[in-house]
Amino acid sequence: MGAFTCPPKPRTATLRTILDNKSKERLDSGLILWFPSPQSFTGEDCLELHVHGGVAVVSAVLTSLGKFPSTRQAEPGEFTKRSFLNGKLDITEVEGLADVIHSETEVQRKQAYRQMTGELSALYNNWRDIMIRSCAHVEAYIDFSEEENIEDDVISTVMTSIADLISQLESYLTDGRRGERLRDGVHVAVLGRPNVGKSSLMNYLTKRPVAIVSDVEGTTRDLIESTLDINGYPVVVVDTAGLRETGDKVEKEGVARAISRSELCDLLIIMVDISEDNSSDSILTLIGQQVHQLLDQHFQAERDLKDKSLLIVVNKVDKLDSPALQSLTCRTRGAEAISDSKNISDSSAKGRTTSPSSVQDVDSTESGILKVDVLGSPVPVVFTSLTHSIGLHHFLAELTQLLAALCADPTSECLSVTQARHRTHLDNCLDFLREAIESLDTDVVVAAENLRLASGEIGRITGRISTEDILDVIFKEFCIGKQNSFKAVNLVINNIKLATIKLKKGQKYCDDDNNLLCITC
Ligand SMILES: Nc1nc2c(ncn2[C@@H]2O[C@H](COP(=O)(O)OP(=O)(O)OP(=O)(O)O)[C@@H](O)[C@H]2O)c(=O)[nH]1
Ligand SMILES: [Mg+2]
Repeated sequence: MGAFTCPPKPRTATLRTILDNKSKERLDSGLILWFPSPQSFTGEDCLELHVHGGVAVVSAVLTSLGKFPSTRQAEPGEFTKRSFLNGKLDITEVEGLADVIHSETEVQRKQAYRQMTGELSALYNNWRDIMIRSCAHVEAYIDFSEEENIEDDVISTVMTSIADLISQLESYLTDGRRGERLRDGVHVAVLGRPNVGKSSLMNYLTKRPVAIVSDVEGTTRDLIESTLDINGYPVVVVDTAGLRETGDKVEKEGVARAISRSELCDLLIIMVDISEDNSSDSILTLIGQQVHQLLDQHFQAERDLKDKSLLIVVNKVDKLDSPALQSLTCRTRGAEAISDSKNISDSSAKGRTTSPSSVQDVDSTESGILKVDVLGSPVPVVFTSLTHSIGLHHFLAELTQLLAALCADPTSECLSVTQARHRTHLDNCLDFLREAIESLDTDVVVAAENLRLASGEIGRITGRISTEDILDVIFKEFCIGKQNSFKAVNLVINNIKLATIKLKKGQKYCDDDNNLLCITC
């Protein structure tokens, strides 16, 4: 290997023999791709060698490359870091790239791809530009309103655009963390009394026997967690110990773990066993009673279940008798699948009556899905038999709908917040904007400072933090004339020249944390 005697055509795969630079020994034949600066991923000259994949070939090529005096192996992530430092990608794009690489589901990939290709940067930079412009206008008003031709309505114009920005940010941040949830996965717990079929559902979802299934009550003691792709949505599902009062120390701990884990979950699947004997005169009443008893006994409903999505799974419908099925068939779409199924066993019929409940049945007509009222909200109910594969399509369809409601839609016009880090800076930005708009009437200097801090928060998301941007706008937009009343000052920190800025006589220049960097005299 050595300098190109005949440079390859840029960005075109070319077949070449790869030689050792010193010995001229042929190491391999392979494709080379030449990306001259600046049209490369890092913005620097870049050569890709596509050699045969054997360990000996790769090792010979790397050893040979190592003989060049200025070569070394790249650090992990170094190419992307260089790309950022050379201005090819900003931080949100780098994060998007990492998310594309790590995305495990189709919906996650779509969101990550849009972030990687700069959609989030474009949105945030647009907001930042408005803040910088507003700040520049306020600063120009402070510095030059008496001596220069600054329009009178400059403050009211800034006020209008900041008010508009505040309402945009407020609605952007009121998104129920859907983008972050899509990125990190929706946390789902399967809850219910012992033996209702929770572990059977877990195994159905994971398509493998991750949990022991048995007819012994209290089989599952610990949390069993699995990461899944459910119709493109990332889900972390956890099977739990059956909820009941027990004297068994180990099982008690399992119940406590089930409850505390469910508090961290976004969606709770509450399973009930329809075959349990009950004096109730209707299936719907039975479901409602079972769910309410379970929740009353083990949760502080208002506190623990607030903001959680719920799905009720009524399992073991294979044990229903025909009249009971008839009742359900009339009332729900899910149950139609049950009655159509040839797998239904009538053998365990218990002779319940079929009169429908009027208490918990809050909607069975509009969507065709039965809903039961839990804590004042309608909760969808699906009917399944895990041993007879009944109602499972309906269960998955309903689950997918709930997941879609919990996650951002990556095809929507505006990409959601995808990371808690972004949300923190956006929240801070909003606070500074609110303070800015409040002080615009009373103290324009404070308002300008708050606008500068607000734009700095966005800069922290994208990795662009520069006070010079504000000065640029002042000089560009207001064409301030008296150049000789300014002094060009080199901003030098730790012997490194960062920028040349123009300051009025006696004017201070501070960094984002308000440290004085320089002053002209
Ligand atoms: N007939 C019938 N039996 C079922 C169905 N689903 C599960 N079972 C059986 O019910 C028993 C309990 O099932 P599991 O999945 O272990 O129940 P669980 O809720 O995890 O029980 P614990 O771990 O003890 O809390 C097993 O014998 C299953 O085969 C169903 O739809 N119909
Ligand atoms: Mg179990």
